[in-house]
Amino acid sequence: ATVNHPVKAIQDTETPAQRDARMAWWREARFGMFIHWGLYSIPAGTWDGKQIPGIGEWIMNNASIPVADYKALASQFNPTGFNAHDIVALAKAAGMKYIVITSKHHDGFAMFDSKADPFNIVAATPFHRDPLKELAEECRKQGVKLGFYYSQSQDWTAPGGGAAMRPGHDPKTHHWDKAQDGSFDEYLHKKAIPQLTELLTNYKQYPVVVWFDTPGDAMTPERSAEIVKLLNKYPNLIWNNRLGGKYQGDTETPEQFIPPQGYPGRDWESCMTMNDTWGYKSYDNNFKSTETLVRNLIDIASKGGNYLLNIGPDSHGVVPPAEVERLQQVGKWMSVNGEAIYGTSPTLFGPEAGSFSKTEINEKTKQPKWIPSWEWRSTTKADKVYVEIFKWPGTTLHLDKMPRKVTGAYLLATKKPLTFKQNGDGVDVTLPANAIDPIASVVVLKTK
Ligand code: FHN
Repeated sequence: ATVNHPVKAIQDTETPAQRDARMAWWREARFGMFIHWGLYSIPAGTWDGKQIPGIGEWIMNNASIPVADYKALASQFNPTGFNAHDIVALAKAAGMKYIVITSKHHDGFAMFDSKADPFNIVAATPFHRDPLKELAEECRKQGVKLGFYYSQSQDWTAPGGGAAMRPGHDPKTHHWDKAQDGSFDEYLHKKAIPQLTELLTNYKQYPVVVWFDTPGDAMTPERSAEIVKLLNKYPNLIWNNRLGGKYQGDTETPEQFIPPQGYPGRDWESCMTMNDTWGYKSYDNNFKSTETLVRNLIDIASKGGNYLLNIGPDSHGVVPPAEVERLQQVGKWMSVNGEAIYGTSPTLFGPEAGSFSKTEINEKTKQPKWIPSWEWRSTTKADKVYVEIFKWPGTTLHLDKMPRKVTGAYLLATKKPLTFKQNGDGVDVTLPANAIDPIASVVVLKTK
């Protein structure tokens, strides 16, 4: 469907072949690291001695912290434990091909050197360093792509920027601070667009992704079009579907769930937390297991999507050990089995085959909650079908409706050949008695 945008975006004008070329690295990548990091890592979920419910990066809003008090956190922010080399190396070790970091979240604090607004990590903190610059340098050295998240539609500390609280926001639970009064357009022209310009010009070949958030009502077609004009200057850029103004962007962004059918015909990326917060909370230890993380990645790949998995560094810039440990374990699986993930196409057996993930609405949060129930998944390449087995079926793997002729079979981890029989449209593969890998063992079918 063609939408009559005030300014045409790249997606409106490019050919399908140009689009494929622009999206190629992203589709190949399948796995990226999200980083939510900012001043909110100082309170880390606690304000005035009280543990504040909700996600960590929302503490200013959830605890009704006055603008001046929140801004004062900057003078304490000195994350000398931040090490760009180690974070990029951690992403690589996990098998991740790209990183997307919060350059400015809803709190309005810029995690980069900004001349457009002084409330930033270089000008307003004793740290005086630009972590985005350090990450860009390391990403260039280590061959990882880098993208910037930018909250264009909400800025709780810039006058006018909080005027557009996201739909569903209840003013009764949020103390409105006079300092938040102002014009959204002024915020957009004096802060958001100048900062986006800085982000797009000051980091050499990066960012390759701009990740917008929560467009709400503020991002009208006209306002969004002003940002599109800027984005259009960077014809290789990939940007998500959260700009606003009916711009579709490049990618669907399901949050905290895996759409059971994927998004046929659209690029998509599930972003998820490892525990229950994006920004660091000192007492949130509800971490998913490595098994769940790996299986999520497989499930997403089997439906043609990418997995953007979040870490939340603390106020020293240190990545929580529970996150490091899990990413290293995921990386162990990926170093053996990555071939079944990178550059793959969706399953040939239909998104529901191998069963049984479903989405329900979580009564408390009203958010979709994804209920996994695992047996196996499958991913595809031109001459191969991968079957990632979660629940070992005994000595025979039976696949119904195999649309291709199988010419060989082996275990990816050991390259050990497996015997198989193709009868009619099904195929039976003889397996060893026990799983090779309790998380997921991969059977490769060579196909014609
Ligand atoms: O409100 C934000 C939230 O803090 C977080 O950044 C997520 C990540 O996708 N986006 C928004 C909620 O949709």
